[in-house]
Amino acid sequence: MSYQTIEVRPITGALGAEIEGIDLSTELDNQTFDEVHRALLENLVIFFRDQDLKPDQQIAFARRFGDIHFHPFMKGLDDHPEILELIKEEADTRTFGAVWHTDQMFNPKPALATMLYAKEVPPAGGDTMYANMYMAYDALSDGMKEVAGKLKTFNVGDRMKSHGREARKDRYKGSKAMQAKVKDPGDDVVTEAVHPLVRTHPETGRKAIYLGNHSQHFDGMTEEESAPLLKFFAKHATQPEFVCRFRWKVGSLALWDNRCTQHYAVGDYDGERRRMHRITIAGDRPF
Ligand SMILES: O=C(O)CCC(=O)C(=O)O
Ligand SMILES: [Fe+2]
Repeated sequence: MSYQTIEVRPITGALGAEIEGIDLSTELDNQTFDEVHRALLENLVIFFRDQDLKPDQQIAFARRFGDIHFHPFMKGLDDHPEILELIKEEADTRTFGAVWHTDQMFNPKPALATMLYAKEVPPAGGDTMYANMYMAYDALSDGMKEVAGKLKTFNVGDRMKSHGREARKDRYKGSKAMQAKVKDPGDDVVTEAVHPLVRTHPETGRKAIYLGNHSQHFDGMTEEESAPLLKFFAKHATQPEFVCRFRWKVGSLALWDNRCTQHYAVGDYDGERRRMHRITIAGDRPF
């Protein structure tokens, strides 16, 4: 099906498309919104250029996709708590999201989508990479699909193995601005979850590998038992043929579907500043 109201230009053979002919600061009519939504489902991550958005306008666009999700470990902006400001300053050595992952996988109902809007970008570097988890599933042998279909992952939001089990507060030592945003989620917020390794996308019906750095081990297995296969899936799922890479400019906005992708924030711009406005949209329980 073609598009009537927008132009959709894929940027790789795997995933990702730039959307043209749209001003996100205005209220989108239903046909335009439906086409943007379809472009997201078909391309997994979509990019918009040269957008001039106030926080309220970004929040209004995000709300078209569902309820806003609030990060349990990180505080949003004082006057717009829906928006988490990601800042890496010149002196910072740590990059938020510099591991392959899918957002909020430690939540029993992880984020459906994430919207990132560039306010300040380095002259070079600070790209974001995305990987197509439908392709990762489809490329498995029938035998491995059968094994994968039986596995569940155990996921945590803090003290991850990939970060030497450091608590968030310590983990963000290399980033003063982000460290200041760390909060305690409180006892009533669940930050550990078991999910199927192969999930069915609730809108497309397609199967995707569901994995990220929050995944510690397979449910019902030890870390040692899980490690070889977890490592295989992680490497398999992020091979170059399944990946795209987005070069940011000020005013660029990315929207990705966390149910069928992983992403990686490339931390190759020490000494430069980068500042992004991030909103996550609430999702359902994976099945
Ligand atoms: O800063 C980026 O490029 C992405 C960071 C990230 O992982 C996220 O916003 O979920
Ligand atoms: Fe992320």
